[in-house]
Amino acid sequence: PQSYNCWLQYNAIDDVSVASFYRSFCQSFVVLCDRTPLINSAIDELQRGITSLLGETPTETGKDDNQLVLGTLEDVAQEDILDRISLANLNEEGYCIRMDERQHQLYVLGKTEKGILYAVFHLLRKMQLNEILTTEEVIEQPVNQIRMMNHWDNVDGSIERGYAGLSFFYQQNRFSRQWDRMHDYARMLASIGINAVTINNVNVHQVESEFITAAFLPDVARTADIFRAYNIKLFLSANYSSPMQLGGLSSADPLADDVREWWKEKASEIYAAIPDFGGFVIKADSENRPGPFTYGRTHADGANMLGEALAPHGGILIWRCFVYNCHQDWRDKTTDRARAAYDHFMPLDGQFNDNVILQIKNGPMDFQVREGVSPLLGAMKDTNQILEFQIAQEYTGQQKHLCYLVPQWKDVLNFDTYAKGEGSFVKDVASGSLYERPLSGIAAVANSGDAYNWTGHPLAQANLYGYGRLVWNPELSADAIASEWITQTYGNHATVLKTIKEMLLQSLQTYENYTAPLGVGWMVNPNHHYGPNVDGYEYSAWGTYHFADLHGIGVDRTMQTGTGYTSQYFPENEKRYESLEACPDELVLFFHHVPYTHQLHSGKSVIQHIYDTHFEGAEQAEQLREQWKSIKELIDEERFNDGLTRFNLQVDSAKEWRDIINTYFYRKSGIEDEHGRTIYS
Ligand code: BDP
Repeated sequence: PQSYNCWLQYNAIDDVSVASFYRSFCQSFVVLCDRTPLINSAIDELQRGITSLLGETPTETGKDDNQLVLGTLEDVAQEDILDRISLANLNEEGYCIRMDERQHQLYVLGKTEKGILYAVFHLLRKMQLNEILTTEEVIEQPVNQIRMMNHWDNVDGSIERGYAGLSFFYQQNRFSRQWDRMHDYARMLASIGINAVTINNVNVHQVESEFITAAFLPDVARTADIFRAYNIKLFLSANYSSPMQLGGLSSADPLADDVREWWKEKASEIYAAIPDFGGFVIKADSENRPGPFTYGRTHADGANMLGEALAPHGGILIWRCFVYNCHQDWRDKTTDRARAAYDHFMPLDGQFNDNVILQIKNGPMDFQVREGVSPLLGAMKDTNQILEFQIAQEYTGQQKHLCYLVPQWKDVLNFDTYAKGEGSFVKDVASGSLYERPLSGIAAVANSGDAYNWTGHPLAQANLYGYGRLVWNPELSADAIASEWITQTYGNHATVLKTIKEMLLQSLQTYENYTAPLGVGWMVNPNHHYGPNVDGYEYSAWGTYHFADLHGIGVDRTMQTGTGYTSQYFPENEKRYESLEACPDELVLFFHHVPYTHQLHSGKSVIQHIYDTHFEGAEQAEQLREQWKSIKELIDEERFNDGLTRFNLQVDSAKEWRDIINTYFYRKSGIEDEHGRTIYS
């Protein structure tokens, strides 16, 4: 089924000259390196792809003319092919694709075998895009070292914040053992360069705690085998209090000898089953999860204890910074959830072991459609950091609404932290280059499930694809990624490409328009977080407020009069956000509490901005549906209908947002819409 294959459709190449170009190389291939599971994956993919793209299956032969040559750089070291190029500096996942001078052979070379796999996917992508290779070589390597997917799957089969059906990893408290599906998933992730996964929820319940026991380790190991063949390392989310839950100890105190010993033994047991196990991801002292605070210890104590247990085996410990008080008194205006991660972790900079990484969400709150960039990113000079995104659209339409998130991620990556002066971008923090950290990268909450098209909304596949591609190379544009994805997924039709691309690129702004305005966030229904509820979280313990009253709205996070959150940024950003004049419109309510009549840089008042964007956003949602309908005849029925069902929901939901938000603020402010449109009163 087309929807299941996502961007790996491998439709027959219909351009005759492109097909004949590739045919000249693709009838046979030679493999110069040893056969390993990884190389076998690369060869399987090559054969599968070429068979389908060109209608002929390449055969494996000895060295010959007019063929593909697969190997590592070392394997071809003696050949003149390398004369003109210096690949010595490529990292171990890097690769090169080039023709020999007589254009008889196409070399598909990895720095190591890992690079060969990625080179094969690169070649197949080019073919799917109907692009021929020029005589210039392709030289590529991933910019980010750890490129991770975090699954929030529970062993009962549910997925926390999952919008694409149930888990394909588990059902009814055991592994589903759908190995074929996991294998297809691993292929898909490898095709976009993902090299690490966690397969269980960061909130580790009792049964998932047992993943690191004999009851589950064989299944975990089998899963690791599947991913390993695609250069993807398996990590687990672990329960901080496992020594008590599983080991019967009386505490999980990170400084207690028996606890430390327990984890060391546990690590040995895991590595006996999975020799290249990646390590743990830990959510501790966060949203009621256990952690070192119980014993009066710090996050560094907790993380380092686990890091030490993993270190002898080459494992990594990833500790999440999503730590804040979720039992806050909403009457207390001085406690600011946005401050929490920085307040907790900044003082610990330099105290974490070398194999420990802190995982930091892109924003200081929680994956809102718009919020500031976390000031912790780049602030810790002596600590490994991983940036965390959310591909699952928890707060951006839950895969019922179209919301292409790549532009948002790009904004974050291109944010200048000024940590080492101008030009200290978040992408340089993630790549580790800013402070030359040994470990770094990007992780994201997955949006996949057991839906037959993996993501529910057929266009939500673009976020999965886009995440991988962007993390491989943050310089790729949102537009270019969209084009790649559409062409590979829907074929080479110019109208389809143009229409879907316009839809994708407009969708984030559209979503922002009809939901919570100007960076204030959180006007959603509590718990499930779908749909509008302006005061849903206003008097709650979660630290998520907008403070709307009859005069104005917004969170005062300034140093002068507010929570002082702005002081967590480096001076350039601090000044920009602290000053109402300098603060960009789209974040004004994130940083300031202003009257409804406050004039934005756009020239509009805040209230008029709210009205205008909400009318506009609801209309734009309708346009998205019209655009989708306009390509009905050009795409297959199944994906068309899957999309249409969702666009219908989005249109209705956008209207609901428009009416509830506009009415609420009309009632609060009593200020009429300048254009006299209908606002319910
Ligand atoms: C929030 C989700 C919650 C997660 C939490 C986390 O609502 O389900 O457990 O993030 O990241 O966005 O730990």
